[in-house]
Amino acid sequence: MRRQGPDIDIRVWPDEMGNIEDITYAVAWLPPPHVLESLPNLKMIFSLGAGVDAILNDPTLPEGVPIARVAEPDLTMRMTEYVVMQVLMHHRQQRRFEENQRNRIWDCFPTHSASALAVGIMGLGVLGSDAAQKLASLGFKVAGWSRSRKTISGIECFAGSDEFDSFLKRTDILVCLLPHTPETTGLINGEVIAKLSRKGPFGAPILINAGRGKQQVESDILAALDSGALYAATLDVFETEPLPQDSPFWSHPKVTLTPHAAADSDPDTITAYVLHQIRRHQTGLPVENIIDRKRGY
Ligand code: NDP
Ligand code: OXD
Repeated sequence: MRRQGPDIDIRVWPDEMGNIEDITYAVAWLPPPHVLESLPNLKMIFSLGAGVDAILNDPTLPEGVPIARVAEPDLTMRMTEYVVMQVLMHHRQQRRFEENQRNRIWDCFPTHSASALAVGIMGLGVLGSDAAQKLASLGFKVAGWSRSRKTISGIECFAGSDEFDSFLKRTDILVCLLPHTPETTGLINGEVIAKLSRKGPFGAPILINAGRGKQQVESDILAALDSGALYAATLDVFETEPLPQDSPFWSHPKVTLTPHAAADSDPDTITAYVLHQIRRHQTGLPVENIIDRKRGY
């Protein structure tokens, strides 16, 4: 940040704070309680990621200071790559090929076309809508679910709790790209899994969660994988991160896991984005991507 913004006075918590009355902007990911509260002249808080749940979780978060989040093309593309890669991996049964290779088995088993699979994306925001469109361009039948109604060409859009069950019923691969809020906590549970389609080529649904771990009930996901109610799962996020060493997910044969790395933020890109927003604020322009604290995202 100092390299990219040599004209800006940058203080690093906790050792280089100096006179805290000078500090007008905070850039944070997991701020410990009382740090933001202690800054009397704070005008804006910038999240270092797309999600702001860790900031909103600070019980001492000062009221009235706007919070801006990251929404920029590099992060979006990284998430889209991840979602497309995981959908394709399940669709083309890549893990089965890998196992066969390990065992020197030449098995050219039958496959199906992308249009045989209905992908359903929970969250049609910046990330969900981009992933949805890229998947649709590959031929998957794509739907999305959001709080408010969306219109996206080629995507079947469902909205609100009234349409949730219809969305689940048509979905063979459920992708979660929701923010973590009180409403989305524990949303991916046994009841929701039971409502997913079983008409797809694998006979049971597949889950991909790259939203937040607190959205999933891990005991329900494990039970569903073991009973066959879920065919497979890709998990990037977990109730506890880092994932505890004794978690059954590490070695579960139906689980592909990554360490909250679906859309890793590039430090140079995020720095440029935050500095651009600070300069907008300094010149009287509105800062982009301010979150709604009441909604929680
Ligand atoms: P946005 O705010 O752009 O989109 C959020 C979407 O979720 C919106 O479509 C919103 O609906 C929908 N939504 C929110 N609450 C509900 C609800 N209760 N019911 C139905 N739909 C709901 O966020 P982004 O797309 O930028 O990011 C989404 C999340 O992805 C982040 O909050 C973060 O948790 C996660 N993420 C994970 C990363 C990783 O590496 N694993 C990296 C980056 C982000 P509406 O459009 O109506 O408001
Ligand atoms: C984010 C993340 O929210 O990396 O940006 O999880």
